[in-house]
Amino acid sequence: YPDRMNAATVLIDDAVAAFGADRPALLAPDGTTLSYGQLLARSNQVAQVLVEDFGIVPGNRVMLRGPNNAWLVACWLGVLKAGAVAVTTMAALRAQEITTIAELTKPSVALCDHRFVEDMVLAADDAYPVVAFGGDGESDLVQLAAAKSGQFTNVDAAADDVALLGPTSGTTGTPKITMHFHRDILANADTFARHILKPTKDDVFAGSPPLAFTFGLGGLVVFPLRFGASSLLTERATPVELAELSHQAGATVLFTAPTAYRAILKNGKADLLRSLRVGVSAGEHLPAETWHQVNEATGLELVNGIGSTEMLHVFISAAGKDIRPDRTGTAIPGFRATILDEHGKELGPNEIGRLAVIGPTGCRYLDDERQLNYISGGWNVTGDVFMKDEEGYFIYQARSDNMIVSSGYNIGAPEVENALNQHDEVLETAVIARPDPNRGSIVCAFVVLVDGAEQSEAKAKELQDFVKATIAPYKYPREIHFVDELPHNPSGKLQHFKLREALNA
Ligand code: 3SK
Repeated sequence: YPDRMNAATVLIDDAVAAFGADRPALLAPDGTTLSYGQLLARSNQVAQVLVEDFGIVPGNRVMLRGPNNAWLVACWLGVLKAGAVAVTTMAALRAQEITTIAELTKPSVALCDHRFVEDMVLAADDAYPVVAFGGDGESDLVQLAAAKSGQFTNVDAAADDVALLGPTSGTTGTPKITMHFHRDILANADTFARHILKPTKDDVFAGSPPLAFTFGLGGLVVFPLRFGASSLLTERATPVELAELSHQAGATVLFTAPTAYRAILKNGKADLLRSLRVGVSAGEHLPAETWHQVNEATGLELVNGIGSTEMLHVFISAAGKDIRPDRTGTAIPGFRATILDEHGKELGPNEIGRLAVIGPTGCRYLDDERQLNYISGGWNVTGDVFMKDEEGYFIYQARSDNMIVSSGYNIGAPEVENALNQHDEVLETAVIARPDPNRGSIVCAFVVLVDGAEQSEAKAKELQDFVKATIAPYKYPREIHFVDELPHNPSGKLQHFKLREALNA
């Protein structure tokens, strides 16, 4: 990339010049469309409001909050255009969580969907203005933007100026703030998207991840805009609704997690996925069984991927004939990946250790000593336990905190979860270690059953027998708790730590 580059210029101003102002950029479930030209004008207006009405100067932070919709995208682009730094926060967060992020990121202003403004105002406590959008107040951003010309000269940023502060809670409670440059934002589009998804301007992207999760920001905003494609933004949708809306909108590329693919299949809606060109599965481990079930039901060959908020997006994946359903994939062009032992030494093929990666993006936490844990000898060390085969394919084992040691056996919690998920009456499950005086730990499963299934001792026994018949019997869950729902963080990841806390309380 050139030394001076504003990612918003590439994603919207250059896209209008290259693909035409009339191309559909953002689609909504109600059938409304925002063209590339309209998105450019709207994001210019947001930039004008930020600079002219709120005195935003390059480097200021602007907090964003809302469900996936066109205004949120225009705000994100407007912030970058103004040379400011977008602090993306999940709509699902509560005031206390926003306060923590604000204390860390020090925003100068917050732009927030009017339906989520209450918590935002509480969190701001007058320390910075909160501007709502989508409501009907006079000071609503929509009104302020309407008074602007829509002409704006983007701030001439350095390619390595910070453009995005992405909070990550991962699977633990305390947020870390990842910093990403203007060039990083394009890097994932030019590696994962370009080489694996191979988008064209005729693609329609759709998916479930919030734009505040970089999985969603990449898959639903950056990748489509980079290739002149369209993106369907759904504010709140169950997996079945997502499949229905994507089908209606003619989506060709779907971004969601394995749990959603399983739910679509279990609800008998597989046909809705048949028109997809690509189904991306990430955010959670994709078991080979799920890959095969989706393939048998729809003909789709799911593109598996692993990424992290620290690396911004996916760095290991595979496409087409390179896909191996029981492996995540290989390092995508532009990235290198390896397996490290606990001392940071590289391990050989078929040895289990910590997944580490180097590429055009990388982990830079904002003022956080946990940076020392993520970087080792120049490698970005993710929290995932993997093995690499002789061909360079990476095989998922567990999150490092999800390995259960019971009577001397190493049992990957995801393997047990995967076995349970294959039972017809299991909707979702989370497996953790429960300390045990005799075995060190035992395998303990929290299970959500499909509607109408009985929660009984007999059902627990049936599930235990099912696991014993599916994987090595020593891995079966000795304890099963039926629950109505499982804790997820706002980006949809299971929060095993909350179950551990609940068990120990
Ligand atoms: O694999 C993930 O969890 C992830 C995280 C951030 C961005 C993209 C992905 C797939």
